[in-house]
Amino acid sequence: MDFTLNEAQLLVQRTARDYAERRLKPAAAQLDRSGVFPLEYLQEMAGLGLMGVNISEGLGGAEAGAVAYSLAMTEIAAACASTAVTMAVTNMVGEVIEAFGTEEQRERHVTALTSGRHVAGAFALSEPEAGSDPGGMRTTATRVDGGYLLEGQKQWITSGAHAGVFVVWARTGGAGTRGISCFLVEKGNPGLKPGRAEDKMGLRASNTVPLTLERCFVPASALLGELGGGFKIAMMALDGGRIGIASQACGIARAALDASGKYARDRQQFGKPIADFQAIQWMLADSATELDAALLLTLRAASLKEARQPFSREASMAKLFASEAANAICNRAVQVHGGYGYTREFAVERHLRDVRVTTIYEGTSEIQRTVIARSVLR
Ligand code: COS
Repeated sequence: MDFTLNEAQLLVQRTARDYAERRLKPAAAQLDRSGVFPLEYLQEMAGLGLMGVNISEGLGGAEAGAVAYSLAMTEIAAACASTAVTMAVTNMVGEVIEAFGTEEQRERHVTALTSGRHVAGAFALSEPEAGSDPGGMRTTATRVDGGYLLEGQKQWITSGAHAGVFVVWARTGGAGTRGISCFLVEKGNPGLKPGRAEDKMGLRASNTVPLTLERCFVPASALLGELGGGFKIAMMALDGGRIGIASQACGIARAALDASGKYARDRQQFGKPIADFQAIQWMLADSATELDAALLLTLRAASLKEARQPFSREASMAKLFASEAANAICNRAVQVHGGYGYTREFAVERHLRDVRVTTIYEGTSEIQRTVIARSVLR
């Protein structure tokens, strides 16, 4: 099996790593403390092609593929997980519009996302009463003269206060998953009202808001894909999104492991560095092994996606394993740091808070197991 990266993948990885080290890593602790949305960084990243890594060049993307995207996401997440999730959702929104949009929708929105004219994209699927079960959503889209009126509530919308375009799911008729359609709603629509930002445990510089859709009119041309075809669009987008979150988890875990190795060599107890103790070495060994396994599962899912082969099950496996492993790795990193790891002085405290949500969003670990088990039993 050949694990060698090609030139384009190496270039994207290097570009993301250099940017992350130079700009994001020095800013990450302050972004976490202030909770300020990383606007200037996101625009710089758009300039580097990081807002459309797997989007065609014709639409302003880097056209570097799903593997390069995963590599870039890992690098950005290792420096600032808040910026990484904003990048992840923006790339996912760009990809879904490129895949299902009309020529006009692509030209209007994908180029705005890849260029940074839209500072971010937003993905509005979940609702207060429909998280793991999006098929149970209640938001409606009613046909009116010239378009649709959207009414309802969305929840946990990443970048919802800043996004230039929102992919919004709503019921257009009929019960169940076949009665759901997908719409593009633009920032500034008077019927689209972002609520108060959530006060989160981690990813504090990312923006997460509820959305109210109140007599939110969109023209008929805002329908994305086929009428009644929205649920499948969501599932396909989430398959790709899960590779992004797996990659993000790997990045956070790598940062925590790197910090642990450095701390273990520096920190002296009983007259020698704690790295000399087998108890610490075994923690580092377990973390390094789990991180490699997570990366391999993630890159396998990405390479299947890139080869246009089925990858839903593999994306769920990568997301399940990487997010759970990354939580264990960040937890161990705090343990290696002892009392200091429990303070804001050391980055591992932030990594542990940031990584926690990776087993929850874009499908909980329990949902990933459901997807995997269904595929095993099919
Ligand atoms: N790709 C393409 N189509 C898919 C698909 C996928 N990955 N997964 C399901 N579908 C299709 C099915 O084939 C089915 O099509 P038909 O109507 O033609 O039969 C349809 O979608 C409904 O599928 P299913 O019956 O499996 O839907 P369920 O309501 O049982 O839901 C799960 C399946 C649990 C997998 C889904 O609800 C899910 O992923 N939940 C988690 C949502 C999530 O990740 N939320 C996080 C927040 S979003 S940021």
